[in-house]
Amino acid sequence: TLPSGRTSYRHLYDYQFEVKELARKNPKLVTAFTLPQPTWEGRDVLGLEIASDVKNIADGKPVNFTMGVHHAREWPAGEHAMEWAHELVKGYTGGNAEIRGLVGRTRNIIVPIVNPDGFEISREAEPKGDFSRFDYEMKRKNCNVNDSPKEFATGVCKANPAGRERGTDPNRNYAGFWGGAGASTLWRSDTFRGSGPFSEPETQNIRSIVSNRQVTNLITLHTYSNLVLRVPGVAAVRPPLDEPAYKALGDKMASRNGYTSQPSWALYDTTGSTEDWSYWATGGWGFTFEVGPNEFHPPFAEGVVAEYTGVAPAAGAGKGGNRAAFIDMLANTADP
Ligand code: 0X9
Ligand code: ZN
Repeated sequence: TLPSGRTSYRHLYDYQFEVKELARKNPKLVTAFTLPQPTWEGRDVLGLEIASDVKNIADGKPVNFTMGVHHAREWPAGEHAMEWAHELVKGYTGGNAEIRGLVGRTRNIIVPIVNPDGFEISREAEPKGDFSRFDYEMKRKNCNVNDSPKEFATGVCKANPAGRERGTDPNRNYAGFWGGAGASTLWRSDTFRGSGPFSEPETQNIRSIVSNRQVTNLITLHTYSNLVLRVPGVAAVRPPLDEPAYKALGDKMASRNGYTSQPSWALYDTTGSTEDWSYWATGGWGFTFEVGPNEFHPPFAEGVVAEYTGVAPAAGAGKGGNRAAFIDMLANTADP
């Protein structure tokens, strides 16, 4: 079972409620906050900070940052981030010695839904059932409709003229190698990079956390392929100098969740992805987890319960699941 006890996919309102509720019920441990930029459709993006002394934010503790749902249809990404928040709160307040020790030596920032506009459309879609990429349920990008031709620009994100999905891909909009291979200049492409680096509120929000806080390690959650990915995202870029240690942590986490650890260019080239910016901007390590074997949002028991706990028999669910992988990340982040 999951730390929250949930058995079905959350809606956007579940996330917004739970983030605030976790903070309200645990005022000494959890702070809820709103990121600086509202989305194109005016939604707030919410985050949580979990630390044993939340009032003293200038204490220099290392920061572990976990985020989900850059991509609208990748529902398990938000679930794994939210369950990790529950894990830390429940473990800390319930007296789990390992979690108490780790939480006491770190700050943990969690943004479960980076792209609430896209997620709302995907999660609340009336599925056509064909799972084609033109089905609203399979929306990927954000709701920036400004770059599509004016005859289509009704201001409605889910109006997908001629089956073309509008919006910018938030995972091609960061400044790291922006303008390079593996991203599109076309508004109708699945990998549209946007009009410039950080042109989108969603990426500006993540930039503000990474730039203003001391993010030592981050995990950005996606689905699917059972992968633990690290930089570089594009084959033309050399691996960083600390590649052996960076790889060792990826390999260790992959040994927990049963995924494959590899540099992300080995999947395919991308530029403008989250950690290709954050790593070279700050030196903090970043990983993309591609959760689950073969679907963007499989049945909850497989895509969330099995992949998180590692217990139920889903293909690719390792013995400790993502729970164990996240604990490794936190152990690596914590001061000794
Ligand atoms: O393409 C993406 O943004 C990620 N895959 S997804 O199916 N969730 O859209 C993968 C990004 C990892 N980076 C590289 N493959 N270079
Ligand atoms: Zn994704």
